[in-house]
Amino acid sequence: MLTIWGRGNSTNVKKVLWCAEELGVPYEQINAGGAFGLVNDPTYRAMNPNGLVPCIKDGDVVLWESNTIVRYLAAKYGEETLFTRDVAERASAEKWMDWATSTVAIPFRDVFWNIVRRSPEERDMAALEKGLQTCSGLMKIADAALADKPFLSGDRLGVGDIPLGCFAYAWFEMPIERPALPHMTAWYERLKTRPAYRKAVMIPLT
Ligand SMILES: N[C@@H](CCC(=O)N[C@@H](CS)C(=O)NCC(=O)O)C(=O)O
Repeated sequence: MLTIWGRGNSTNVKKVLWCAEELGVPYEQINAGGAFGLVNDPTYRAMNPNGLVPCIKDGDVVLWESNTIVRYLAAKYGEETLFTRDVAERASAEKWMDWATSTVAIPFRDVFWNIVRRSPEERDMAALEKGLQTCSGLMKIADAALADKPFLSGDRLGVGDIPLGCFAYAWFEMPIERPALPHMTAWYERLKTRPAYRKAVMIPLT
Protein backbone atom coordinates (compact mmCIF):
# COMPACT_ATOMS: atom_id res chain seq x y z
CA MET A 1 0.00 0.00 0.00
CA LEU A 2 1.27 3.45 -0.91
CA THR A 3 1.72 5.74 2.10
CA ILE A 4 1.75 9.52 1.66
CA TRP A 5 2.96 11.73 4.49
CA GLY A 6 1.83 15.33 4.39
CA ARG A 7 -0.85 17.80 5.38
CA GLY A 8 -3.50 18.27 2.74
CA ASN A 9 -3.32 22.08 2.67
CA SER A 10 0.26 22.07 1.34
CA THR A 11 0.58 22.73 -2.39
CA ASN A 12 3.41 20.22 -2.64
CA VAL A 13 1.38 17.55 -0.88
CA LYS A 14 -1.65 18.32 -3.07
CA LYS A 15 0.39 17.46 -6.15
CA VAL A 16 1.00 13.95 -4.83
CA LEU A 17 -2.55 13.41 -3.54
CA TRP A 18 -4.06 14.62 -6.81
CA CYS A 19 -1.72 12.39 -8.80
CA ALA A 20 -2.59 9.32 -6.70
CA GLU A 21 -6.30 10.11 -7.06
CA GLU A 22 -6.02 10.50 -10.85
CA LEU A 23 -4.21 7.18 -11.06
CA GLY A 24 -6.68 5.41 -8.79
CA VAL A 25 -3.85 4.09 -6.63
CA PRO A 26 -5.05 3.13 -3.15
CA TYR A 27 -3.09 5.01 -0.51
CA GLU A 28 -2.98 5.89 3.13
CA GLN A 29 -2.40 9.55 3.99
CA ILE A 30 -0.62 10.34 7.24
CA ASN A 31 -0.94 13.98 8.24
CA ALA A 32 2.50 15.49 8.82
CA GLY A 33 4.07 18.92 8.74
CA GLY A 34 2.77 22.22 10.09
CA ALA A 35 0.56 21.77 13.16
CA PHE A 36 0.66 17.99 12.70
CA GLY A 37 4.39 17.86 13.44
CA LEU A 38 5.97 14.43 12.95
CA VAL A 39 8.55 15.75 10.50
CA ASN A 40 11.21 16.06 13.21
CA ASP A 41 10.74 12.54 14.53
CA PRO A 42 13.85 10.45 13.91
CA THR A 43 11.83 7.85 11.99
CA TYR A 44 10.50 10.55 9.64
CA ARG A 45 13.92 12.19 9.30
CA ALA A 46 15.33 8.80 8.35
CA MET A 47 12.94 8.84 5.39
CA ASN A 48 13.24 12.53 4.56
CA PRO A 49 16.27 14.23 6.12
CA ASN A 50 14.86 17.61 5.05
CA GLY A 51 11.99 17.30 7.50
CA LEU A 52 9.58 18.49 4.81
CA VAL A 53 6.40 17.11 3.26
CA PRO A 54 5.47 15.29 1.12
CA CYS A 55 7.23 11.97 1.49
CA ILE A 56 6.02 8.59 0.25
CA LYS A 57 6.71 4.94 0.84
CA ASP A 58 5.68 2.51 -1.88
CA GLY A 59 6.86 -0.97 -0.99
CA ASP A 60 10.60 -0.54 -0.45
CA VAL A 61 10.74 2.78 -2.26
CA VAL A 62 10.93 5.91 -0.11
CA LEU A 63 10.84 9.24 -1.95
CA TRP A 64 10.68 12.96 -1.22
CA GLU A 65 10.47 15.98 -3.59
CA SER A 66 6.91 16.38 -4.81
CA ASN A 67 7.67 16.60 -8.54
CA THR A 68 9.86 13.50 -8.37
CA ILE A 69 7.09 11.64 -6.56
CA VAL A 70 4.56 12.68 -9.23
CA ARG A 71 6.92 11.49 -11.98
CA TYR A 72 7.48 8.20 -10.15
CA LEU A 73 3.79 7.51 -9.56
CA ALA A 74 2.90 8.39 -13.15
CA ALA A 75 5.65 6.17 -14.57
CA LYS A 76 4.72 3.27 -12.30
CA TYR A 77 0.92 3.46 -12.33
CA GLY A 78 0.00 5.80 -15.19
CA GLU A 79 1.22 4.17 -18.39
CA GLU A 80 -2.16 4.67 -20.01
CA THR A 81 -3.01 7.96 -18.36
CA LEU A 82 -0.58 10.53 -16.94
CA PHE A 83 2.60 9.02 -18.39
CA THR A 84 3.84 9.06 -21.96
CA ARG A 85 6.70 6.97 -23.37
CA ASP A 86 7.39 9.61 -26.04
CA VAL A 87 10.54 11.26 -24.69
CA ALA A 88 10.05 14.61 -26.41
CA GLU A 89 6.39 14.80 -25.44
CA ARG A 90 7.25 13.90 -21.86
CA ALA A 91 10.03 16.49 -21.56
CA SER A 92 7.79 19.10 -23.10
CA ALA A 93 5.20 18.43 -20.39
CA GLU A 94 7.72 18.07 -17.56
CA LYS A 95 9.26 21.47 -18.18
CA TRP A 96 6.05 22.96 -16.77
CA MET A 97 6.59 21.01 -13.55
CA ASP A 98 10.07 22.38 -13.07
CA TRP A 99 9.03 25.85 -14.16
CA ALA A 100 6.19 25.87 -11.63
CA THR A 101 8.59 24.92 -8.86
CA SER A 102 11.63 26.94 -9.82
CA THR A 103 9.95 30.07 -11.18
CA VAL A 104 6.35 30.36 -9.95
CA ALA A 105 6.55 28.99 -6.40
CA ILE A 106 8.59 31.78 -4.82
CA PRO A 107 6.60 34.82 -6.01
CA PHE A 108 3.42 32.80 -5.53
CA ARG A 109 4.34 32.22 -1.90
CA ASP A 110 4.46 35.97 -1.32
CA VAL A 111 0.92 36.31 -2.64
CA PHE A 112 -0.49 33.24 -0.90
CA TRP A 113 1.02 33.93 2.51
CA ASN A 114 0.02 37.57 2.53
CA ILE A 115 -3.54 36.93 1.37
CA VAL A 116 -4.36 33.60 3.02
CA ARG A 117 -2.07 33.09 5.98
CA ARG A 118 -1.59 36.62 7.33
CA SER A 119 -4.12 39.01 8.80
CA PRO A 120 -4.53 42.33 6.93
CA GLU A 121 -2.45 44.07 9.66
CA GLU A 122 0.41 41.61 9.26
CA ARG A 123 0.57 41.81 5.47
CA ASP A 124 3.78 42.80 3.73
CA MET A 125 2.13 44.91 1.05
CA ALA A 126 5.33 45.51 -0.91
CA ALA A 127 6.02 41.76 -1.16
CA LEU A 128 2.38 41.12 -2.02
CA GLU A 129 2.37 43.70 -4.84
CA LYS A 130 5.66 42.44 -6.24
CA GLY A 131 4.49 38.81 -6.03
CA LEU A 132 1.23 39.67 -7.77
CA GLN A 133 3.01 41.48 -10.57
CA THR A 134 5.49 38.65 -11.11
CA CYS A 135 2.83 35.93 -10.93
CA SER A 136 0.58 37.80 -13.35
CA GLY A 137 3.39 37.84 -15.91
CA LEU A 138 4.10 34.15 -15.35
CA MET A 139 0.44 33.14 -15.62
CA LYS A 140 0.34 34.95 -18.98
CA ILE A 141 3.11 32.62 -20.16
CA ALA A 142 1.03 29.59 -19.17
CA ASP A 143 -2.04 31.23 -20.75
CA ALA A 144 -0.26 31.60 -24.08
CA ALA A 145 0.91 27.98 -23.95
CA LEU A 146 -2.68 26.84 -23.46
CA ALA A 147 -3.97 28.77 -26.48
CA ASP A 148 -3.52 25.82 -28.83
CA LYS A 149 -3.87 22.80 -26.56
CA PRO A 150 -6.25 21.82 -23.77
CA PHE A 151 -3.56 20.85 -21.27
CA LEU A 152 0.01 21.89 -20.55
CA SER A 153 0.92 18.26 -21.18
CA GLY A 154 -0.80 18.25 -24.59
CA ASP A 155 -4.08 16.68 -25.63
CA ARG A 156 -4.77 15.10 -22.26
CA LEU A 157 -3.98 15.74 -18.64
CA GLY A 158 -0.43 14.70 -17.74
CA VAL A 159 2.21 15.28 -15.12
CA GLY A 160 2.99 18.69 -16.63
CA ASP A 161 -0.38 19.99 -15.46
CA ILE A 162 -0.11 18.88 -11.87
CA PRO A 163 2.13 21.45 -10.14
CA LEU A 164 0.64 24.51 -11.86
CA GLY A 165 -2.83 23.01 -11.45
CA CYS A 166 -2.30 23.06 -7.69
CA PHE A 167 -1.23 26.72 -7.78
CA ALA A 168 -4.12 27.53 -10.15
CA TYR A 169 -6.76 26.74 -7.56
CA ALA A 170 -5.38 29.29 -5.13
CA TRP A 171 -4.63 31.77 -7.92
CA PHE A 172 -8.22 31.75 -9.19
CA GLU A 173 -9.89 31.56 -5.81
CA MET A 174 -7.93 34.14 -3.82
CA PRO A 175 -9.49 37.61 -3.68
CA ILE A 176 -6.82 39.24 -5.87
CA GLU A 177 -6.74 41.18 -9.09
CA ARG A 178 -5.84 38.94 -11.99
CA PRO A 179 -5.05 39.81 -15.60
CA ALA A 180 -7.29 38.37 -18.33
CA LEU A 181 -6.21 34.75 -18.79
CA PRO A 182 -8.79 33.23 -21.15
CA HIS A 183 -6.93 30.02 -21.99
CA MET A 184 -5.71 29.39 -18.48
CA THR A 185 -9.21 30.03 -17.15
CA ALA A 186 -10.63 27.46 -19.60
CA TRP A 187 -7.94 24.99 -18.49
CA TYR A 188 -8.81 25.62 -14.83
CA GLU A 189 -12.48 25.00 -15.66
CA ARG A 190 -11.43 21.67 -17.22
CA LEU A 191 -9.46 20.76 -14.11
CA LYS A 192 -12.45 21.59 -11.90
CA THR A 193 -14.53 18.93 -13.66
CA ARG A 194 -12.13 16.19 -12.48
CA PRO A 195 -13.21 14.40 -9.30
CA ALA A 196 -9.55 13.80 -8.35
CA TYR A 197 -8.78 17.52 -8.58
CA ARG A 198 -11.84 18.46 -6.58
CA LYS A 199 -11.00 15.95 -3.86
CA ALA A 200 -7.27 16.64 -3.47
CA VAL A 201 -6.84 20.26 -4.52
CA MET A 202 -10.12 22.12 -4.06
CA ILE A 203 -10.17 22.19 -0.28
CA PRO A 204 -10.49 25.39 1.77
CA LEU A 205 -7.38 27.55 1.44
CA THR A 206 -5.52 27.67 4.74
N1 LIG B 1 10.91 20.93 -2.88
C1 LIG B 1 10.09 20.27 -1.90
C2 LIG B 1 9.54 21.33 -0.97
C3 LIG B 1 8.78 20.69 0.17
C4 LIG B 1 8.25 21.76 1.11
O1 LIG B 1 8.76 22.90 1.18
N2 LIG B 1 7.20 21.40 1.86
C5 LIG B 1 6.61 22.32 2.80
C6 LIG B 1 5.09 22.30 2.65
S1 LIG B 1 4.58 22.92 1.06
C7 LIG B 1 6.92 21.85 4.21
O2 LIG B 1 7.20 20.68 4.43
N3 LIG B 1 6.88 22.77 5.20
C8 LIG B 1 7.13 22.45 6.55
C9 LIG B 1 5.95 21.81 7.23
O3 LIG B 1 4.87 21.67 6.63
O4 LIG B 1 6.11 21.45 8.41
C10 LIG B 1 8.98 19.49 -2.61
O5 LIG B 1 8.57 19.90 -3.70
O6 LIG B 1 8.52 18.46 -2.08
